[in-house]
Amino acid sequence: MQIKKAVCMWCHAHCRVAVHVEGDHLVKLEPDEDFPSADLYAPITRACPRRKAAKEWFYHPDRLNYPLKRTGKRGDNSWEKISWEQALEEIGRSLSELVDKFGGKTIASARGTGRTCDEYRSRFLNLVGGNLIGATTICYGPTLAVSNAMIGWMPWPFARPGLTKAILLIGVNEHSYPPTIRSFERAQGKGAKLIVVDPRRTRLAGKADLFLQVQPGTDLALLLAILHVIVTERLYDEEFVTKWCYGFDLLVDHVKPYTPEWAAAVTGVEAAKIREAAKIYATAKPAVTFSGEAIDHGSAAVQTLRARFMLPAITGNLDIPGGDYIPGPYKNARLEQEEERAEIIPPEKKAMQIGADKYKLLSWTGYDTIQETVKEVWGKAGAASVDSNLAHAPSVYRAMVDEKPYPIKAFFTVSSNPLLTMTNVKLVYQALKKVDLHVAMDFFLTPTAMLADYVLPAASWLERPYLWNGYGISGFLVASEQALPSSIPGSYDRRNDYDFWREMGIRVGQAKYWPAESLEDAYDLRLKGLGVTFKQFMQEKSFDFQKATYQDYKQMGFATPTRKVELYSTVFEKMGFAPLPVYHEPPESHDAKAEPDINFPLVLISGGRFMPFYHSEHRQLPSLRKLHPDPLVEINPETAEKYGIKGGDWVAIETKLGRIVQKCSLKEGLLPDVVHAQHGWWFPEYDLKEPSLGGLWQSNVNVLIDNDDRVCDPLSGGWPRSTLCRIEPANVERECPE
Ligand SMILES: Nc1nc2c(c(=O)[nH]1)N[C@H]1C(S)=C(S)[C@@H](COP(=O)(O)OP(=O)(O)OC[C@H]3O[C@@H](n4cnc5c(=O)[nH]c(N)nc54)[C@H](O)[C@@H]3O)O[C@H]1N2
Ligand SMILES: Nc1nc2c(c(=O)[nH]1)N[C@H]1C(S)=C(S)[C@@H](COP(=O)(O)OP(=O)(O)OC[C@H]3O[C@@H](n4cnc5c(=O)[nH]c(N)nc54)[C@H](O)[C@@H]3O)O[C@H]1N2
Ligand code: SF4
Ligand SMILES: [Mo]
Repeated sequence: MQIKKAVCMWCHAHCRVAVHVEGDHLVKLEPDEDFPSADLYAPITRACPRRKAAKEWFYHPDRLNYPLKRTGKRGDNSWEKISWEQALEEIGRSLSELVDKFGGKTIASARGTGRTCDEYRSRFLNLVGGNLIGATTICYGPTLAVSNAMIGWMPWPFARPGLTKAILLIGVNEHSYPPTIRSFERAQGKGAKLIVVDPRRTRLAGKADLFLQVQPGTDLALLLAILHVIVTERLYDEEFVTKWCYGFDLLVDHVKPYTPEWAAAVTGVEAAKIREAAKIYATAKPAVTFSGEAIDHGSAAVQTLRARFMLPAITGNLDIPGGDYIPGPYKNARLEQEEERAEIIPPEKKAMQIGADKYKLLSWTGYDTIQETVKEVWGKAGAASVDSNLAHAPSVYRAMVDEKPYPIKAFFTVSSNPLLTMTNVKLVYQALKKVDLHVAMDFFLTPTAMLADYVLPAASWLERPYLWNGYGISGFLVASEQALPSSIPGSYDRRNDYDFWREMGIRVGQAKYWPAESLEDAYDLRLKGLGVTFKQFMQEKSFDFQKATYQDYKQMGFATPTRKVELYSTVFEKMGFAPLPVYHEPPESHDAKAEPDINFPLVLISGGRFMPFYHSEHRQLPSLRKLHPDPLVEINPETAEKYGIKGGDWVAIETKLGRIVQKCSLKEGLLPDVVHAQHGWWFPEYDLKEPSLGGLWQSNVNVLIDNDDRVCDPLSGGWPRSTLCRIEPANVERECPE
C-alpha cells in the first residue's frame, strides 16, 4: 500500500487527502492529517460523502475511457471508439480549417469552476485570439475585479477564533465553502457575532445573532443603508478613512438619501435591524465580511459588490489580524495567472472579444485597466487575472446561432456542463446544435457532451499532478501528486486538460509557446524560482505558505490609481461607469414595495448549494443519490397551501421561458413570495439520446431563467439566477414521461 498526497477537486473545499493506492488500484481516500490546518479540514474531509464514494466514482462503469467520435446525428448517442492520435489529428485538422477561414476568434470555449489547469486553456485562447466564456462572469469574477479595482487585491475573510469579533455573511450558506464556514462557526463559538443576510433561513441564518431576511436582488439597498448608518453615526475608522480612503466625503453625501427606513421598504428588513447590523459590524473590530454568489450573480452584481467592499474599508478591517486579510501574490514561483500569457495578445485581437463593447469590466478593457496598477504595485499580475478576461457568454451563444457580430464555428466544452449550468438552456442547446465543431472533454457523457462531435476522456485530479496558488487569493502554493496512472493499456486511456490544450495550440501554430511537453514539465518551469522540480517540491514539502504580513499598504499604498482604497472609483469612472453605486429595482425579481405580477407572482431563486452534489456532478453514484434522490424546490408552507401543494408533491414551476418540475420541500424560514429551486439536475439513468438528453428539460432550473441584455449587469454582463415564476401541482406522468 502506498499513500499519495493529493488535493481533492470534487469541490471548492480543496481538502488535502491521503490517497491510498495499491499498485494501479485506488483503495481509499483519507484526510491528510499532516497538512497545515488539518484540524480545520480533516473533520470536513472525514464526513464528506463524496470522499466516501471515491471508489464508486473512480470505477464507475459510465466513466469515459477512450475518445469517442460521433457516428450518427448530434444527440443520437451513437459513437465510435477511436485513438487519441486519431481524435487529435481530426479535431486539429477541422480546427485549422476553421481558423484559416474565420480567424482564431471563431473559437470559443466554456470553462467551469476552475478545478483544472485552466491557465493553459487561457494560454491557447489568448494566443489564438479566441473567446473564453464561463461561470466566472457570475462566480467570483465580479468579486475579484471589483475588489482589485477598489483595493488592489482581493481581501480574504481570515476569521480567527477568539480574535475576530464580528462576521458579516451576505448570500452565503453553510454548504458552499466548508472550511471557511467552519472557521466562522469556530469564531462565533469564541464570541464573535454572526450576521447573515439571506432570503432563506439557512442553518447559518438560524444560528446567527442577527438574521436579515432580505428580498432577493435588493442587497445593494441594504448595504447602502448600512453605510448610511455607519457614516451618519460616525462609526467608521476615522484615521483609516482619512489616510487611506479616496472619496469618503463624496460617499457621505451619496448615502444620505439611503436611510434605513428607505431600505426597509425596498428590502423588507426592518429599519431597526439594519441599524443594529451596522452597529454590531462597525464597532466589533476585527470583523470579517464574506459574500457569495448571490451577490456575484444578477443585474446589480457589480454595484452591490462596490458597496460590500466599502464596509471593511471604512471600518478599518482591511488587512488586520482577524479581519479581511490581503495576502498579495505568491512570490516564489510563477503564478497561474502568469502562465496565461495575456501580455502576448495584440490589442486588435482583444478588441474582437465578444461582448467587450458592451460589458467592459470583465472583458479585456477592465482587465487591462485594473492589471496595470496591480502590477505596478505588487510586481505581479493581480488576483483579477485568474481567467477573468472573459467574453460575454450569452452573446457568444447567440453568435453561435446567428453568426453576429461574427461566426463562432468551433466550441470546446472542457470541464463545464453548460446545458445544465448556463441560463437560457434553449439558447445553449441551439448553439451546440449549430456550431461546426463541438468537442467536449469530461469524465462522463453529460447532456452537453451528448451534443459533441468528439468526446474526450479527461484524467481526473487523481490521475494528474497539480499545482495551485488559490485562484485569486494567492499567498500560498500547494502541490498535488498524481496518485494513479491516467492510462492503463486495455482498460482506459485518459489525458489531462493540459495535454489537450497543448496539442490544439501546436496544431494552430503555437508550438514555440508550449515548451513543456507534459503538465509536470510545465510545473517544473513554474517552480524554477524555488530551485526545485515538481517532484522534488512534492517530496520535500509539497506546500509553501507565505508568512502572513499585515498592512503592507503602509509602505507601498493600495494597488489602485490613487494608492488608496477607492470608495469613489476612478477606475470605474475611467471606464464610464457610476463611480459610486446607485440602487435600481431588479428587472426580473421584485423588491418589497413592488406589486406582484399577476401572471408570475412569485420570485424564483435558484442554486443554493446542498450536499452531496456539486453543480451537475455525481448524480450517477447510487450511494449519493440515495442521500438525495430528487430535485427539491423549497416553498413556504403557507404559500404551498395556497396552491394546493403538500410536502413531497411534484410541483410545476413556470416562467416566461418554460416549465419544469421539482419536488416540494416545505421551508418555514423562506419568504412567502419566494421559492427556491435547486440547480444542476439531470438524470444519468434516463435515456441519454434526444429528445430526453438525460432528462435535460425536466427539472433543470436554467430552462426557466433568461440571460438577454435586459437582465444582465451593465458592467460585467453577469446574468441572474433568479426570475419571476408561478407554481402549481404537477401531473408527474404527463410531465416526466421517463
Ligand atoms: N455542495 C456544494 N458546494 C458548492 C457548490 C455546489 O454546487 N455544491 N458550488 C460551489 C460554487 S462554484 C460556488 S460559486 C459556491 C457558491 O456558494 P454560495 O456563495 O454560498 O452560494 P449559494 O449557496 O448559491 O447561495 C448562498 C445563499 O444565497 C442566498 N440568496 C439567494 N438570493 C439572494 C439574494 O438576492 N441576496 C442574498 N443576500 N442572498 C441570496 C441563498 O438563499 C443561499 O442560501 O459554492 C461552492 N460550493
Ligand atoms: N440556476 C443556477 N445556475 C448556476 C448556478 C446557480 O446558483 N443557479 N451556479 C453557477 C455557478 S456559481 C457555477 S461556478 C456554474 C458551474 O457550472 P459548470 O460550468 O458546469 O462548472 P462545473 O460544475 O465545474 O463543470 C462540471 C463539468 O466538468 C467536469 N469536470 C470536472 N473536473 C474536470 C477536469 O478536471 N477536466 C475536465 N475536462 N472536466 C472536468 C465534470 O464532470 C462536469 O461535467 O454553474 C452556474 N449555474
Ligand atoms: S469533495 Fe469532500 S473531500 Fe473533496 S474537497 Fe470537497 S469536502 Fe473535501
Ligand atoms: Mo461558482
